[in-house]
Amino acid sequence: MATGCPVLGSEGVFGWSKRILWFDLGRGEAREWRYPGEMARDFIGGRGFAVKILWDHLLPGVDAFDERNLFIVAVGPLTGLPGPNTGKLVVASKSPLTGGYGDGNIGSWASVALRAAGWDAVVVTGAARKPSVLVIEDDKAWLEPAEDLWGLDTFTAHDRLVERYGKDAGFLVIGPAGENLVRFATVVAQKGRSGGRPGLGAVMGSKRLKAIVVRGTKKPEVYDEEAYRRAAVEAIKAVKTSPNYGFWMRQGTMMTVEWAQEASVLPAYNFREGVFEGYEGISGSYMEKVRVELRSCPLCVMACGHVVRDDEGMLVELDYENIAMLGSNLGISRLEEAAVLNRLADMYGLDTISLGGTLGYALEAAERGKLEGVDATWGDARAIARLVELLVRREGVGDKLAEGSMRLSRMTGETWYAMHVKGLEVSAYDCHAAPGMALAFATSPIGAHHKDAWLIGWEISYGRMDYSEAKAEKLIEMQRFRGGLFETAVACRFPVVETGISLEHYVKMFQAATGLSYGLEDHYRVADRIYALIRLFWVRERGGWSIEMDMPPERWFRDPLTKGPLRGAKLDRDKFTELLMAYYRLRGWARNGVPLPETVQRLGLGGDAVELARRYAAGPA
Ligand code: PTT
Repeated sequence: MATGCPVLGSEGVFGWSKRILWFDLGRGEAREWRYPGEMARDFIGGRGFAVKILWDHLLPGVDAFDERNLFIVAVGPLTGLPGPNTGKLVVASKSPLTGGYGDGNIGSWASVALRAAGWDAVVVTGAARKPSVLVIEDDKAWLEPAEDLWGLDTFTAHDRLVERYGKDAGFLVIGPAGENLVRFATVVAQKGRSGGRPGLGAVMGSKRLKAIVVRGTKKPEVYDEEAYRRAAVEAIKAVKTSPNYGFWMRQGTMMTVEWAQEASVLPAYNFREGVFEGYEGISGSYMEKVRVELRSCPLCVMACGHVVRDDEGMLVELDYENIAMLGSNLGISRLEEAAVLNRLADMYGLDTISLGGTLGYALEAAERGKLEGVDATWGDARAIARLVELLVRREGVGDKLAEGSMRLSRMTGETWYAMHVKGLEVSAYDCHAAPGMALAFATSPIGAHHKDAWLIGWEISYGRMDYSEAKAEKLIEMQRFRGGLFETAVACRFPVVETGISLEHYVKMFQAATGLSYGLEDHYRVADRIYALIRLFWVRERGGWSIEMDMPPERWFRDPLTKGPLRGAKLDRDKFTELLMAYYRLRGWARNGVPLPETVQRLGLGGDAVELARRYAAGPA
């Protein structure tokens, strides 16, 4: 196979259609943007395209709910090609929850269809006058009325959309939470795939966009068909013959419940503890006994959608994060009860992690006499479900809960047990005794999400109370391939992180798909560029930066664990700050967390980025 850069501004482009669809909802107008080839070379796609577009085209300081905010759906060169788990897309926007860069990664037929329609991304701007559906069919895009769908939950809306547009289309839908501007509303696909934790469903809601429907008929062009086929077949074989594959297919991410309990990282009672007395009732082993179905994203070879019947007899797709945040974190020890909350989140279009974090905060604040109107307590699943209904409708105390835990804690005046970073609630790993994972949450580019670096497994074997630079190094390595390669190429990271297949499979697939001779180091450089630009986007939106923005929740420094083998453990603030400085140093960022101008220049970011870095970066860390 020849190598080189056939994509760069020339004919004979592979891996990209080099077209982005801009859709102005206010005018109902579609426009095609043939973006420059350097954008593909430097940012690849997915998250890379999203941040580049937001940086270049979003007016700084615009509110996330302002109609000028941009809602972006982006795929990458591997999306939709046959291969292990390539049915993914990235949704991104300025977040209404954090005020910074926000994105999420969703498995959906819409990803495959978007590639087949010949678009690398869709940028939605403006706001529709009435509830609408954006329909994209190959080269055409138009708005259709959706007043009859407004107010419907995502399951019902999905069924109506299938009736109207057919089974062969892909759908991205919001529920009442997005319509009512709940700040952690998500975008839902396939009745159980949910993404865009930092409130991307609410951005769609603010634009009166109920759904995006995509249908495409073209076959994405590949640079070297035979080499691609070989690389994809090898990768699939490696997944299916991996020693972890069998257990993964039995439990998927639900296997993590028992592991987390053993490792004392299972969040319990709003992250007061890392162990939960009722963990067996919500475990992967229990789930195996009651599972009724297994679902997956398109083009997936290691399905993770374990479906059970909840307490009300309804089907719901489970994941570890959902069950830990809506189970142990709220004191609930029956899977079927936690599953009801999980299903409500899917139907209303709410992020389960932020929902669990916000409800956990609310239960504790009510217990402390700081929040009125919370008629529920730990473990009372029915009463908690009623709170969810209030939250979605923004009624009574629900109006406060719909703002998320950061804003809620400012209302009560007690902020130290609000479990978030930058406004995004932490995912389900307690870090009283895990400074590396706390650093991963602290430096994740969207707020406290584990997606860019699940450091905790490695950290436990390395030495959990260790604060050495090795942890910052390992973290950056993970952020480079998880937050870089997989979020730009765009494909699911599970084949690599769960079955342990080599990243080289993806490097080969990428080379064969695009003709670009990128090795892992090239992908890492792209990842570093994207990380710097995302950080600069945050700095620009906030008019500066300080290390407080990169600190984990106060609780982990202040309240030691009182149960389990790690009783007494908590984080050390001075040592953690040193670890954060080591991270900044390794990234070439200043001691206040802003990329240094020379780093920005070295990464090839433009003059305005360098200028911003000059203005806000303090001295070296
Ligand atoms: C993701 C976050 C996660 S991460 C989970 S469980 W996970 C929660 N799932 C939710 C859900 O379900 N319903 C709901 N209403 N809210 C939910 N919020 C939470 O959202 C998901 C899988 C999973 S399951 C993970 S880890 C991996 N994530 C990937 C990623 O981020 N990038 C990538 N390239 N590949 C990934 N593969 C895996 O995909 P967000 P999904 Mg999700 C019911 O979107 O915003 O990134 O938040 O998208 O299609 O459901 O895939 O243990």
